[in-house]
Amino acid sequence: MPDATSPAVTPDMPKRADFPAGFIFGAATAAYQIEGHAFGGAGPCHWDSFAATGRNVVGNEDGARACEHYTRWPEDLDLLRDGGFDAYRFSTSWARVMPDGVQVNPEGLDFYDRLVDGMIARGLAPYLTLYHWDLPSALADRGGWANRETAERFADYAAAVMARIGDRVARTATINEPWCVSWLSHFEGHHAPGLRDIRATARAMHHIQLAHGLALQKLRAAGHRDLGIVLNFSEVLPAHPGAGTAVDLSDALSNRWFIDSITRGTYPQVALDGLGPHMPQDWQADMALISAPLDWLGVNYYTRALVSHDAGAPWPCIRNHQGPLPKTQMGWEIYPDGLRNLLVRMARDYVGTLPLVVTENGMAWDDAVQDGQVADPMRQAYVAAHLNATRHAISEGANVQGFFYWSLLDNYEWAFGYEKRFGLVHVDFETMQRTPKASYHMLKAAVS
Ligand code: GCO
Repeated sequence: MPDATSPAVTPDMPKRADFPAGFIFGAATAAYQIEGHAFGGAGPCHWDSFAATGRNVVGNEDGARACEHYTRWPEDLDLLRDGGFDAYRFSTSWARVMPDGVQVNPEGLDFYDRLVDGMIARGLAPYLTLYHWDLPSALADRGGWANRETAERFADYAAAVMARIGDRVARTATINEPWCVSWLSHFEGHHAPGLRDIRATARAMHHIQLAHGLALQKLRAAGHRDLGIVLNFSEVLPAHPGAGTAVDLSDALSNRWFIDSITRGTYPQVALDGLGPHMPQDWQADMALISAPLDWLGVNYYTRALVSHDAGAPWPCIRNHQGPLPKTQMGWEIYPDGLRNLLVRMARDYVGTLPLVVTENGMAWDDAVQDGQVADPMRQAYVAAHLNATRHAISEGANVQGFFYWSLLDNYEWAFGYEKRFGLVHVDFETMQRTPKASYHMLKAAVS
């Protein structure tokens, strides 16, 4: 059996010295996935009801208990400090801070205040995400992201959080993965609110971008700095020669819709060909706000997409294919070149020298504790390969300033419940015991 604590398992693992001075190594989590939504007076959010609806989530599991981070956070922050990390990417829960979506729950803000102080005390730079999907049910009842009002309420919430902790956070992202918030949740129905409705999709795809723009405007007016957004990208490739228009349309719907609007104030025409008739009135008037300058861009990357045109299917006529590469527990192909290519593409085509941060990258595996240790050589190799891909992107001119592994802890993997383990640290969901995996020890040896 490999020695699970040995840092030498993966020979090509880069070291801190292989990155530019000041490069930030971190790990990421999100509120609903770890905190335990039942604690501390949080209001119901749309993931609670999505999970309570049969067949949406494996085992009907929800985030009520999750990793009990709400009470165990000092131990979790110790793990980050002891692992030699520079920063921690976390999110604040809208439904915890504003249980009805509007009125502040002081207990919620107090929690994040303590958490941020806990990071500072341990020498960890706080990287805040304001929306990682826990929409208060009271706003979901009024149409959620299909309703423009939700974007306006989000800006109020963002301002309330930043008024309390904005003085101590290093960088702030408004929204995490608007593609998941809109397309995955309203067109494909895989995430809350689980809709399959093109009108709701078009509205959500615009209103989530608008929420970013309105929050940015409000936070800038209040004097906050280091503001950005986190987008998820996948490199879209043809499944076979002659895959037709599917590559361009899939790239437009999953990548360009979001980065084009944020940096250029436009939506790709091929996407509008389908969504245009369902867009909210006068959406064009919002584009200047949506494309206001950013201070940094977060890039989440996991895998590539292989697609072809499916003439027999309804719009968007895209068929996804299984690829030949080794896969993670999610069934996602391991393709580190995609990260390098995307970072280079962002710098070359979109943001120039604006700071880029890899805000999520990681893999799930069916990890188990044996003799108090967790051997995860697949993850060690994955991390090494993606850190090397990041180095290559930097050498090709991308101004990448940090890398956050997803995730610090095994946690609530949305529609997959607690079955998919992404953590550097194993969590026993009965006892809540945390056990650092070999990949944690490897990263620690590399960055300490
Ligand atoms: C994401 C998600 C995470 C997921 C991770 C793995 O931002 O996509 O924020 O919440 O757990 O991506 O699927």
